Amino acid sequence: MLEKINLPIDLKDKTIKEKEELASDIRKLIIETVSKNGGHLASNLGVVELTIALHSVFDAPKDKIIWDVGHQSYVHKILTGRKEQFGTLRQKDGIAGFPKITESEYDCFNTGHSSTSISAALGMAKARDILKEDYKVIAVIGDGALTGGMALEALNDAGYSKTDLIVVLNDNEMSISKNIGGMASFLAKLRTRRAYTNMNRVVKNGLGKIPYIGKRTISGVQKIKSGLKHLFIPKMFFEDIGYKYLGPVDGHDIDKMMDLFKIAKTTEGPVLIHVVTKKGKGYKPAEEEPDKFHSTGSFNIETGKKNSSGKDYSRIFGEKLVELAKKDQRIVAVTASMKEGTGLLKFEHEFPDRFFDVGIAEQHALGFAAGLAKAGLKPVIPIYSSFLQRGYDQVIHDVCIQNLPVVICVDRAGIVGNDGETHQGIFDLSFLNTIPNLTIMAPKNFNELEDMLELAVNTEMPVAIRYPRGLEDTSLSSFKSPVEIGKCEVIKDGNEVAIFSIGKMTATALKVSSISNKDIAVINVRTLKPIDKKTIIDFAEKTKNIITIEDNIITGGLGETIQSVLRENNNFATIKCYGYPTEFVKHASVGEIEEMYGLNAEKIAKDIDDTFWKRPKNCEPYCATETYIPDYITKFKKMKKSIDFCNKNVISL
Ligand SMILES: Cc1ncc(C[n+]2csc(CCOP(=O)(O)OP(=O)(O)O)c2C)c(N)n1
Repeated sequence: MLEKINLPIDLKDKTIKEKEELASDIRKLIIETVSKNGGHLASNLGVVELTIALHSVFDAPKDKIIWDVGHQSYVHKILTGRKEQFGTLRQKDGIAGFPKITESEYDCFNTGHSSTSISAALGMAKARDILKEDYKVIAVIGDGALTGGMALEALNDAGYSKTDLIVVLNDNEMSISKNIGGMASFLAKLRTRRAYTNMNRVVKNGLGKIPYIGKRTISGVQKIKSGLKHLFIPKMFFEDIGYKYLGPVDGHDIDKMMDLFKIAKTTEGPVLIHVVTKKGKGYKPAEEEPDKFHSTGSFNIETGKKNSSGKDYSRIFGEKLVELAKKDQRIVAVTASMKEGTGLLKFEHEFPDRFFDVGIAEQHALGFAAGLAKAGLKPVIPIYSSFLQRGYDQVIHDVCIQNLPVVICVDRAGIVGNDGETHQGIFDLSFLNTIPNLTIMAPKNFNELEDMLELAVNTEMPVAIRYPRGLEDTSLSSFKSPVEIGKCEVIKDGNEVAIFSIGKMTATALKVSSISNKDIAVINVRTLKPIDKKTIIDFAEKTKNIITIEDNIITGGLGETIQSVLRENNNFATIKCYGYPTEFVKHASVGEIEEMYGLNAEKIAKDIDDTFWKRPKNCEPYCATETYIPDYITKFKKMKKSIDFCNKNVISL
């Protein structure tokens, strides 16, 4: 069937049976591709029929379908002209793992972070009405994403607005792991309503066929039924806040879903359709362990076994936290629905009473952690760097103004790779760097992460520790010295150039020093805030040439911090900063991205040997980042006067 379908229009004349055949073809394609490229498997397998039904009833791209989080948009991509490219999923220059407006007109809104779809849908619906246009707007949101504050804020606003818009609630009882919280319990009650409705039908169809007892039993059961109804059917929260509620409907029954979508299409005002799906549907290992196949690397289709690669930073963090928590009863852990990814499973198992999963709610998680800290506990809260962006104000307002001892562990910092722009963690050093009272640390390897965590939980103030996704670079294993807040670690001395690096980039710096033909010192910054000014100035005076390397944007990060230290101290060492430009970095592997942005050791070493030393004569000293150099060279050449001035004076660029 898949061969016959290129665009949603091709679905319109197909029978339900053909669509079911198509569902099976799509599942096969997704399993094959994700088993090679990695990606979000279980969520996509759960929405195959739902996506087919949506595209059968609605008319994309005229009608706008917004996928919350967007990790479940593979089926949508396959049905909207991208099945041929599907093999390139998440690869460099291939199709993205999330909806992208630049990739297809069928992707009407970029997503990647949770709980944004209803806000965007309401915005589009309002714009449509003001501009007197005619199309439908549909937000597809999971029960997990519905625990996010932004989704609840939007649900509240959209219900009250009376605007025509459709919310499809994809309820599979799972966030990444089992969904929790009051909303999850409420949805469970709504599902009971379906069980209750089904029971009614079973009673009629089944008991009715048994001679003698049939009819009398049915009427007896029906009497009980009306009594039960009031007991078991919960009050309709969605209806009370302004939605027409349809469902719950079996999310693997294309026919039934299409019926409800058709009703929704002609209904005025906000409509919420409750669709019940099974995460991982159609692939046994994913059905049995949907959490393990939520986001996966490559795996063996036959066995479901992953091609795993050993311990990573998250796991080291989790194990060390358990060790520390055994000694200190005040340590508690908080997660915003990311206990697997951040390495907290062991902690949850060992200390269920000291473990809190608050739903996909980073803002609440940080506010809650602040409360825990204020009342005497030591909360440790691991959050992926890009999701911490959600909680910026909470870090300032709830944690740091009160100087509370909350330890924020910024996981997946730097480039994460194939998940792309929405997930790259390249802004955290910059935005955290602005916050008073906050100490910011970054370990060069596993061992240093353990030491920093121990130091942080014993420091009565807010601390952020940022570390990357994946494995450590073992080249630094022999470099061990006690971690001190505000102190760099000199890995290697040198006389011609000093490289200041942070976190995992210290391994790159060491490699640069071994490839380059200059005599290079390597300094592991360790704490970005407070920064070790003395070591910076000492090396600037000694080498006169400073290089910084970070896996963050240079703006506001390590590079600019060291530049300002030099400026503040009237030091005129040459400085060149390696890091990411202030731009959104697309999906590709980490290695490919580092190569593209000139952040691998070979490129930096070559740059140092070839270019960095070719400074215009007569205009030393100067202080510039790479981007400024060509401009100033030209200007200096043109303006002799300026060169003379430069020779005599300090130019701070
Ligand atoms: C702000 C934010 N926090 C965390 C995540 C990581 N995340 C991706 S999908 C997901 C679970 C989503 O659950 P649900 O909406 O029910 O969709 P399902 O995968 O179950 O279909 C989480 C926590 C995210 N994308 N955005």
